[in-house]
Amino acid sequence: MKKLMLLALAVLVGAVVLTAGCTSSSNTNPSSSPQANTGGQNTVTMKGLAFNPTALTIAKGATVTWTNDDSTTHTVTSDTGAFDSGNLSPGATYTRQFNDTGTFPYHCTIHPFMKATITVQ
Ligand SMILES: [Cu+2]
Repeated sequence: MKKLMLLALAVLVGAVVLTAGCTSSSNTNPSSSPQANTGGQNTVTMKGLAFNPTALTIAKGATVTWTNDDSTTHTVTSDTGAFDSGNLSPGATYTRQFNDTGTFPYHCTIHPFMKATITVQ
């Protein structure tokens, strides 16, 4: 009888530990979204061999996410070398945070006629 009680206790403790492990691991996901205090969401799409919008003004510290909605590979490459996404396959995204004010012209190295500008103020 005593053995049975001990077994039940062990199962109970095990269950509590498992539950605690579960909740603590699932809590790490929501806390890993620091985008809330970076000035909101700014998105630029690449479609039809063009950036849209071609001119985007954001607040200092904000993040821009580019999405390739085209059927061909593009890049997001700063004219001044400040940033470069590398090749972005169709469906791929590139995110960059802008911590300095100024005007940041960029283009696609594969299609140099694709040009746009990010203005950070
Ligand atoms: Cu391109």
